Amino acid sequence: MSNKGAKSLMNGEGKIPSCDGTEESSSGSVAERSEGKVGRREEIVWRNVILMTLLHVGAVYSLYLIPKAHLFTLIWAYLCFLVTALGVTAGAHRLWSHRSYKAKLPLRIFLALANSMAFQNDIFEWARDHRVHHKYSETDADPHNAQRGFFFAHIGWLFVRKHRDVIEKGRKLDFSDLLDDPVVWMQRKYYKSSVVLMCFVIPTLVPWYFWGETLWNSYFLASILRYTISLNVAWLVNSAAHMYGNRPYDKNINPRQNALVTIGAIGEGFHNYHHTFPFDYSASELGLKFNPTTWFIDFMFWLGLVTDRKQAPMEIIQARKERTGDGSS
Ligand code: ST9
Ligand code: ZN
Ligand code: ZN
Repeated sequence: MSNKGAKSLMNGEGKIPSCDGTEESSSGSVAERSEGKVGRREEIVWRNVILMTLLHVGAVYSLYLIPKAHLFTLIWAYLCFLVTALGVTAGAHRLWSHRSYKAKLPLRIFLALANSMAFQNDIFEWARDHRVHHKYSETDADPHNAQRGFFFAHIGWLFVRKHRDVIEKGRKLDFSDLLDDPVVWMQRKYYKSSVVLMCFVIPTLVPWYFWGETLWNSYFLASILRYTISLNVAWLVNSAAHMYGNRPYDKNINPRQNALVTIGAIGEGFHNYHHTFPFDYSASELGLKFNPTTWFIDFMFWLGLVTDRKQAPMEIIQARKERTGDGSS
């Protein structure tokens, strides 16, 4: 793949080239945003508000279909949820955003497909926002700055144009490693079709084809309900896990250990640990912790598809707890 191709993908047609902050984007230039047009950066994106509202109404309606559905359809919807979640946790998050381990090509392809099933923006965009979130946590440059309240951190950030600081400060970070991976590049290039296939078509067709479920039930349960729940679970990491819970590793930062988020987000709720040691492939202290994403990565390691799992040494963790922790365990 050529570098040129990668660059044009990175910028997108009609969008701001990351090397030149003065050109126009489909959403206005950085210069325009920097001129203090507060109204501009608070601009509500009604398309997103309407689509997310419809999605959530569809999800509530789906709940009424549960008693009418085949048991296999419910099991299938849950399996799709797990694959979706791994595409975000093991894929976009621990592999591509943090490079906390290395994955061989077949696993990267699986994770990219799983990530398209998650439909949470392509891997490049997800990892770009996430790296900016870590570097500028709880400031205007954090895409889902939790200082702006639970609603903004949860879903509101997707309803407005980004604060200019997100783009200006994000531009200074290096994301070239992401598009150097052909799997990330290809997923970005074919993102829309891969989402249609992985997030909607396959989850809907499997129950209909294999056990005669109605297309209506399988669409609402395995696509709409599963997608809506997985979005909210991921958003809870940005909202609840930045507000509620203890801080055994660093009491001076907002991210917290949140057991409920951990259960839903298959091991991603140890957020105080994760923001303290973001390079750790387990995103939590190892031990008797509930962390299905870590179990998955360890299983892939056993299969020979994963290498170079990074971990924070126990003595460093202990010293850090004693120095900056809140005294809880
Ligand atoms: C979704 C994402 O839901 C969820 C993320 C969750 C994260 C959770 C993290 C927690 C940790 C891990 C735990 C996971 C647990 C998961 C469990 C799962 C069960 N740096 O964005 P644009 C530039 S998505 C540098 O359009 P606007 C760039 O040039 C849901 N530069 O800004 C860009 O152009 P391009 C479905 C940046 O116009 C240009 O600016 N998707 C950065 O202000 C314009 O960017 C949706 O709903 C940066 N960070 O619009 C779509 N950012 O991209 C939602 C931007 O071409 N998004 N640039 O290079 C949108 O519609 C828009 O982004 C917007 C802002 C309206 C929100
Ligand atoms: Zn992270
Ligand atoms: Zn965070």
